[in-house]
Amino acid sequence: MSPSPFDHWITNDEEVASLLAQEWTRQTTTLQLIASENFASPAVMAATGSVLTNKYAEGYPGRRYYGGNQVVDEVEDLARRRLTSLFGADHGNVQPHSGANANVAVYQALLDPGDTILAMRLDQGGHLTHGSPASMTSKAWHFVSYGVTARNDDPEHPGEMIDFDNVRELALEHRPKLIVAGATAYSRQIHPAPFREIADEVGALLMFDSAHVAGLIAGGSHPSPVPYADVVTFTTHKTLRGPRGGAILCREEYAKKIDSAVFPGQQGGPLEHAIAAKAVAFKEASLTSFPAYTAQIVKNAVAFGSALAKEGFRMVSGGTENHMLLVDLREFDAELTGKEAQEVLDRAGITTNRNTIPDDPRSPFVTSGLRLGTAAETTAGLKEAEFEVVASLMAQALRRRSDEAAIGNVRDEVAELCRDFNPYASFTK
Ligand code: DSN
Repeated sequence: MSPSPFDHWITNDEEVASLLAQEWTRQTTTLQLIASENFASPAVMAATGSVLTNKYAEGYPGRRYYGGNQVVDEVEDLARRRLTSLFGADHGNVQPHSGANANVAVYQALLDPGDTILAMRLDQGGHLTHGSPASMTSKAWHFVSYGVTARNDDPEHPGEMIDFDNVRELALEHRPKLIVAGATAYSRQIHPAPFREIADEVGALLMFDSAHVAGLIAGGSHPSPVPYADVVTFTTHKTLRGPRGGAILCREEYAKKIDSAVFPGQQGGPLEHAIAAKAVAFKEASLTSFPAYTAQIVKNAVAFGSALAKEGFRMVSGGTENHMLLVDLREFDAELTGKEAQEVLDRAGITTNRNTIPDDPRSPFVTSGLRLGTAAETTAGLKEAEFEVVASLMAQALRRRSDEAAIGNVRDEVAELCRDFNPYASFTK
């Protein structure tokens, strides 16, 4: 275990320093394949750990409820300018503490309690805030849910894709005030145009939750929803590679309502240290190197999926067009659950998360699927050839999951790979 280069300043708290060192070791000696994670740059982390954490700034630039915000106003204005310029949007709000807060703020801004929202079901790939019974969103608004088409193993016509006939039928039947596009467990491009068409047909507003793919959009690897959607929400820490947090883009006509719903509607004082880090990330995503990074994320995911398929795993929808793979484990081993696979892979130094697959017969806690992502390890420099090796290591560990020596061997090979691909070396190249 070695200290991270970023926490040398923790000199008088051995317990926290030790935990940070342990986490640094975990992140840099094991593989990070969680689709919603990434390695933020040292500049992003420095801003997150900066003096701005000390400042209260309720309100917006030029309209604060506390004194001493001259610098903070410039920070937030800079973040907003960089955000709207990166995505070509009319208006940006950088205050949401998370993607969930951003989504709820949009519902609050544009709807009345009880209004109907049409969104993707969580167990078909949506998000908790898209109306899951476990989320307060389902108590405050009336959700109707769409899903994906049935499984189809014909590679020419893959199933398990967003069912636009179902979206349209439900929209015509229920006349939602808002349609939500976007997913957390869906490996295909989500085209905004068909959603816009359906929204226009029924007079609904369109929100695009681009949390997972915001970086792919910024890098030009996925179509931008900004020209189509009334509002776009996202998190800043996934493919966009910024600090943990949320953001909202909207058309000018909704700017005032969205801002009021975030503060004071949902939140109190904004996290200006996180906002400064968002500004850093928006600048990094505008650099000429970023499109090559996001293109590599997608190429890696495609190669990873093909290599896993050769090992006997089934990819939900037959493949990927983004940073993510949703793996149906049942073809590889009918007995293997997502829960057990996640635990075995953890022991082998490969960090993943279990995930339901469409029409999963198992519970969300057990699942038949595993969700994998390539954004973080692409930051570390892995390319197609290394992802093929990772697929083979995963298969070895899962095939021999009751053999601790075999899992130990995989873990050693993973550690060797991680020695060659330290994520924080890549930022200084
Ligand atoms: N929890 C996030 C994810 O892992 O996709 C979504 O908010």
